[in-house]
Amino acid sequence: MSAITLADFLAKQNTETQLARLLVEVAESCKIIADTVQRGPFLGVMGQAGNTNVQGEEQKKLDIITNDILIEHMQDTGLLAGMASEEMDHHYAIPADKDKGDFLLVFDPLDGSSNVDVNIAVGTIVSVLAAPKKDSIADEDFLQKGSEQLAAVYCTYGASTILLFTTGQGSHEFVLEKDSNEFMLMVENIQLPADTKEFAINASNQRHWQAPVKNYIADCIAGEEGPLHKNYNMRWVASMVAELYRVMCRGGIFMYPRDHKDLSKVGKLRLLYEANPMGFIIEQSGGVASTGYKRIMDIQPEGLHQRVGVIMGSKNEVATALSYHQNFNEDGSTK
Ligand code: P6P
Repeated sequence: MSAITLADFLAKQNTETQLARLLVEVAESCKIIADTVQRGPFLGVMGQAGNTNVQGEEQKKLDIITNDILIEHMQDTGLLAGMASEEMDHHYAIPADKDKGDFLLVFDPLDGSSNVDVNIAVGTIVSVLAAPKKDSIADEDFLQKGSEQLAAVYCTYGASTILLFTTGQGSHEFVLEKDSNEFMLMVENIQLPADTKEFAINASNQRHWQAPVKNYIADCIAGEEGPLHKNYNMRWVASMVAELYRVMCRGGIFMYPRDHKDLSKVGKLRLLYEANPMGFIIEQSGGVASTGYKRIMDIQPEGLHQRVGVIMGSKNEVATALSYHQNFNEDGSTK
C-alpha cells in the first residue's frame, strides 16, 4: 500500500472540506495527547487529580490535561460551535471572541485512564455531530442519535499510536509515523471478521449480570462440549479502545452489558462519547453494536452522560449473544 497521510486520504475520499479539516485537527490533538501520555512519568502528571468527575469517578491528572488539550486546540479551529466531554458536567461553548463553525464534538479525552499509571494502552474517543446553530449552543443540542453522527474517531496510545475513523464510508486505520509525525494509512476499509472465539467481559461482575448474559457466557465457557460447539478464549484489558482495536484486528465480542450492580445505571459505558462513536466505527467495518436489546445508534439520548449497555463486535457472534436476550425485557425480567 502506498504511503498516504490522513489529509491526503480524506481528499481522495472526497470528504467534505470542513469535515476533513476537522478530522485533521482532531488527529493533531491526538498527537499532542500521545506525546503527553508517553512523557507522562517525566512530567509529574501521573496519578489521581484528587477530585471526581460528573460520573462520580476519580479523575486522573491526565484526564484533565488531555481534556484541556482537546478544548484548547479545537476551539481555535473555527470549525466548532461547541464541545462536550466525559470530564465536564456541561458543554463548553466556543468563546465569543473566536470563530465558530458547523460542528459539535463530544469526546472521552482519555478512555481507560485507570490504566495509564500501569502502562496499559489508553485512548481518545471523539464523536462529530452537526451543530444546529453556531451560537447559543445548549447541552440539548448534543443529544443526537448515533445514527446522526457525521464522523467518529478513536486513537489508541500503545506500542504504536493508532487512529481509526469513519465518516460513513468504511472504517480506516492510520499509524503515527515517528519521523514525519504523520498519521499514515495502514488499512483502508477494515473488514471485521464475522466470527470469533474470543470474548471480552469483566467476569468479576458475573453475579450482577442479567440472565441472558449469564447464560451466553456460561455456554462460551462450556466450550466444544457446550451448545456453541467451540472453545473460546477471554480477554479483559479494562480499556475499551484497546479491546476494540483488538476486535477490529482479529474479531471478537466486547461486552459491558447492563447489569443489576447499580439499578440507577443502565450500564457503565457512556452513550454519546463511548458507545456511539465506537459503534459507528464497528458497524462501518461490518460489525454489530447493540445494547443486547436494540441497536445502540438508534437510541435517542436524554442526557450528555447517559449510560448504556454495550455488546459489540463480530456480527455472527453478537447475533448469537443477542439470541439469548430474545425472551427477556431490557431490565432482565422474562417476557
Ligand atoms: P472496569 C474505562 O474506565 C472504561 O470506561 C472502558 O474503557 C473499559 O472498557 C471499562 O471502563 C472498564 O471497566 O469495570 O472493568 O474497570
